[in-house]
Formats: sequence, C-alpha cells, structure tokens
Amino acid sequence: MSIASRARGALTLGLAAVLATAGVTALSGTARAASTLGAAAAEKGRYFGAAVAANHLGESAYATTLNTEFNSVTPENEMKWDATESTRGSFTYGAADQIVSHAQSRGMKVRGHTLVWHSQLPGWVGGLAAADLRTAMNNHITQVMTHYKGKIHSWDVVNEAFQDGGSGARRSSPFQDRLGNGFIEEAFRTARSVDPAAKLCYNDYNTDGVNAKSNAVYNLVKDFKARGVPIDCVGFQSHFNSASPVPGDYQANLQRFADLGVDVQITELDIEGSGSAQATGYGNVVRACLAVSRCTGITVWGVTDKYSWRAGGTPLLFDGNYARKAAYTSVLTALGGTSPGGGGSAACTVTYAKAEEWSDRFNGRVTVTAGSSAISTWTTTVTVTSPQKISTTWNGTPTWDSSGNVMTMKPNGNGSLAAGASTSFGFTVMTNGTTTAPRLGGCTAS
Ligand code: G2I
Repeated sequence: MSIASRARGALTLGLAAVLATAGVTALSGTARAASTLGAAAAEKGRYFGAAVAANHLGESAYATTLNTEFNSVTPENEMKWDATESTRGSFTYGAADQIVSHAQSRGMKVRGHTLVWHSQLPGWVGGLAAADLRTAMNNHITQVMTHYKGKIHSWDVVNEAFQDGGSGARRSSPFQDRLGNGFIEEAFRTARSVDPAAKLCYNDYNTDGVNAKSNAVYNLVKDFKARGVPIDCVGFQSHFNSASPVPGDYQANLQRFADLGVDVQITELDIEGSGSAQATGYGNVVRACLAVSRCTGITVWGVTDKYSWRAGGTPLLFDGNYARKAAYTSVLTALGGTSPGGGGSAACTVTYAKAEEWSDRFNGRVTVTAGSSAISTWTTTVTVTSPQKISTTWNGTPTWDSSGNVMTMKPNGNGSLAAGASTSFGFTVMTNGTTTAPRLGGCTAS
C-alpha cells in the first residue's frame, strides 16, 4: 500500500494513524522555478526575511507582500530595550508579540533583534553603576529571551559593539564603559543559559568586507570559539549606498567568518539607489551568500521603500506602491527563481494558517493560489519540526522524505486552477510537545 493511499485510508477511517515514512523519497515532479523570494531561498536551504514594523501589519498591501514573498521576519524596533523594558523591571511585549504571532501563524521564522545595544536604550540603564548594570543586563536578556523561548531562530545578542574606522576598538556605551570588554561574553553566556536552542549572533555594520572593524569582530569570534564562549552566528547588516558599496571581498569576508565555525547571516540588507546599479548590488549580495554554505539566510531591512529608515534612498525591493523593482528580479533570479510575468510563467503561491488546536495536536491549512496564468498541477512542501509528525492529511496526495518531517503535497486529481483561483489542503500535526508552526517550501506548478 502506498503512503498516499494509506493517508487517504487514515482520513476515511477518521484515524490519526502515524504514517510510516522510512525510505520514501519526495517527488520532484515537473516543477517550474519558485516565484517568490522565500520559496526560492527555501529551495536553496536559506530563509529570505524582512524587517517588519507592527504598526504597518494592518495595511493590506504591506501584509500581502510580506506574507507572499518572505519566510522570515525581524521586528524592526519592537524587541529593542526601549520597547520591551522602558521602565526597569516592567516588560512590555505587545507590539513584538503581534509580529511574532503574525509570523508564527504563517510558518515564518523570527529573528530576535536585539538584546544588548547602546542605542534605543532607555535612560535608566545609563544611570546604573557597574554591579547594578550587570544585574540589569542579565535580567533583560533573561526576561526577553524567556518570553520568546522556542519562537526565535536567531538572536542578535549584542549589536554594534565596535567603533567605526581603523582603530578596531570597542564603542563607548554604558556596557563597555562600566563592565569592560567582558560584557559581550557575559551577555552570550547568559543568553545560552536561557534559550539553548536559539542561535546566538553578534551583529554589526561596516563589517561587510575585510577591514579594521571586521577584523576586530573576527578576533572576538575566534577568541570565543577558542575558549568555548557560546556564539553561533555573525550578522552582517549590509547597509549599502554609493559611498559604501557592496565590497569586492564581501564573499571572502563571509567565508572567513564561516571558517571559524559560525553561521553567517545577512541581517539588515538595503542598498540605496535605483535601476540596474541597485539590482546588480543586490544580485551580488545574494550570490555571495549562496556561495558560502554557512550563510543561512538574508533579511532585507524593510518591505517597501516608503517605510524604509532611509526612504529617500529607495533602498528596498518593493517601491512605495509595492511594485517589484529591478532589484527584486535580480534577487529572485540570483536565488534561482522565476519572476511572475517576467518569464510568462506565473506559477502559484502558498500560505499557511493554523486551524483547530488540541492539547496534543493541531490542524494546518495551506492555501494554494494560482498566479496570473491557469495552472494544471501544483506541488509544495510542508516541513514539521521533529519530534512533530503529520498524522493525517486531506484534499491532497502526500509523499514523504526519509526523515518523515518533509511532506511533499500534490493535488488529488489534475489540480487545475484558473488564474488567481485558490484551493486548500489540510493536515494534522501531532505536536509531541513541540508547537512550532510548519514551514512551507515554494509552490511550483506547470
Ligand atoms: O539604523 C538602521 C539599523 C542599524 N542597525 C540596527 C538597527 O536596529 C537599525 O534600525 C533602525 C530602524 O530601522 C529605525 O526605525 O534603528 C533606528 C533607531 O536607531 C530606528 O529609528 C527609530 C527612530 O529613531 C525613532 O525616532 C522612531 O520612533 O524608529 C523609531 C520607530 O519608528
């Protein structure tokens, strides 16, 4: 009996039988290239994220663009110290929680930004003497990471601790000035003890090529690795413009950090400019990340130019009307995707929503929507987090990878959908104690 017919049998009988999945390989099908940034990146084993502001989620074009194109989010300001603990000991998570639940209910990852930073720091922190500041720093890390435990794939534990320019010195901050060089190590050790599953990153700007500042960060990471201080990743913000273009040694710089045994992530990418110059810069960044196996994902610092922190520089992939820019096509092409309309092959998009929930399981629903052309079949993948298992499916024909965690879903029947039309399939996830939302791969169609 095939896995697919077993799944139908389980459904027919109304049983929550766990599927035997060993040795079954996912079908590749006659797929077209992925047509969104997130899906194309997923096919390369990476995420593609955007910085998100909670107060824009209610704008439908903003939310639609985010939900369609991206599979990771970073709260742009909502997890910073001034947002989460503006008064000592009083923690406020409303806006950040809004972003996290928006992301989780759609199977997007979340980057945590940021725990210890000299900027957007409430005034009370700067007024503390050393011992008290140490207590406050560790308590801030502990409280915020505990609140989001299990929901954040990577945390920027310490942000921007080094000076610009050629000195390679530490930047003056309450932490540096009162606690000395050891504050970074202390922050990382505390962070590891609170959420051992989260990747712990050091994040900075102007460290994108080999220079005095990136050398200083490199030496920090090397020292941490040599002494067993926990660190898992380095974030390269990658804010570029004509005065500070993508460095020629960008890939080499990412690689030298990866060679120290940490992941690297592009965390705040934006490139001021327009047209083909901007598009080329974006393409170069994406190709560099793909060429470094430990470059695990890319985040652009906003969804649309109109809400960018430097809107005048139009540095993002979507213009103020959410139209895709040349930079968008360059990124999608570099990721191996195909632009809807560009190649005349608008495929399909997939979105995830959680439905019913019980103490031991929940139902998920995936909606498949055809692009601007009719499609005759479609394929997508749903990945659950071990020890979760998908026990039952409906309205589709599943196959499984050898781990049993990756389900490739195809339609029952020919899967014909008119341009813009939608269908959905569903499944039950046995949580086995883990409530992480499933992740969707790309939607492909022919
Ligand atoms: O400056 C660009 C980024 C550099 N790396 C760290 C990032 O966290 C930083 O993000 C920016 C945000 O994009 C801005 O949105 O950080 C700025 C603050 O340093 C953010 O600006 C602040 C404004 O200064 C506030 O006046 C404003 O209330 O944004 C706040 C919310 O809109």
